[in-house]
Amino acid sequence: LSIVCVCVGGCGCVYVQSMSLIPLVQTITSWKAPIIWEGMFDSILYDQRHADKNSSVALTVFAVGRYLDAYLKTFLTSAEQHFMLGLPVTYYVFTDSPEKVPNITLASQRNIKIVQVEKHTRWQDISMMRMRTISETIESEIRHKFRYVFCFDVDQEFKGRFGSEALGDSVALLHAHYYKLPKARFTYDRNPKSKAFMETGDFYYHAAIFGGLWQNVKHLVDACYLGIIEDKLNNVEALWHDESHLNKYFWIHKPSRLLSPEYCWDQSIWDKRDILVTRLVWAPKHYETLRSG
Ligand code: 2GW
Ligand code: MN
Repeated sequence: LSIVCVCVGGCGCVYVQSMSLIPLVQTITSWKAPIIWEGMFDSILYDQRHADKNSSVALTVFAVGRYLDAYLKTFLTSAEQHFMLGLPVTYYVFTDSPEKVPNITLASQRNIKIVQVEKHTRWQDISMMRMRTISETIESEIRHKFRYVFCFDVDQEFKGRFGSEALGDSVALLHAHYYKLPKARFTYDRNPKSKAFMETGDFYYHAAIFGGLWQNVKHLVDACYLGIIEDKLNNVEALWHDESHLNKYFWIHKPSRLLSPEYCWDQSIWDKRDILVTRLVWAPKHYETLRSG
């Protein structure tokens, strides 16, 4: 028995795969956006098309306070091994200690730009205020130089190809802990007083990675930041901070492309049967040392 998958990414490729080897996963949304899994795409074709189109990518990552020493070096060196190889990439590193950013050897057409930011006292604000900083940097710089922007948490490590198949107009990531759970278990914000409030949705998206054309990412971060600020004025905070606002945004503005949990896997998850390739994994957390003081 075999199944035929038609790629809806625009390149018109068709694959025939043997059922026995391939896990059964959802590969398309109700609004016909592809969900990218290993086996669904031809990486050589994608890379060729994006090279022909001169696609360029800005990656934003924040390393404030203890997260710099704990995660940044591994994040950047592993990105050099696996992230969008062959395309022009600039890493925008936002930190409160620019002098502590490690020196990384970069391949040609790849650059790093360090931007100093303040260190908010509450960690929730460190996370949420990323939305404003990303917006400002898209406006002042990224929009003049890059077609795509991808925004990453720093506490993760690339392990396999994270390539041009992930590029799209508006890209969201399925959260590894929720992609198989019923909607009733999704941890959306359920407080009607918050701008992130939602009763139902499509998926539970993980804020550790989002991206797309700079125009769309600008629209996303502006909307999330507005929600965060309105919540502050009303003395409420969404359950999962910026992630709650991101989920609300993608419910209203459907992403055009979804990344499977291969793109952000938690190795402590016991059932790995759907995961043929781990492209990026969560770094271990040491909450006692990272979140105190
Ligand atoms: C965050 C929480 C507790 C203590 C410190 C920090 C912290 C975060 C920090 O001291 N310095 C820092 O640079 N950050 C940045 O914020 C860093 O880039 C980090 O990856 C990001 C989000 O914080 P993180 O990774 O600890 O949050 P997670 O892994 O629990 O992530 C999800 O939920 C967050 C909201 O609570 C965000 O939405 C995040 O995008 C989600 O992945
Ligand atoms: Mn994280």
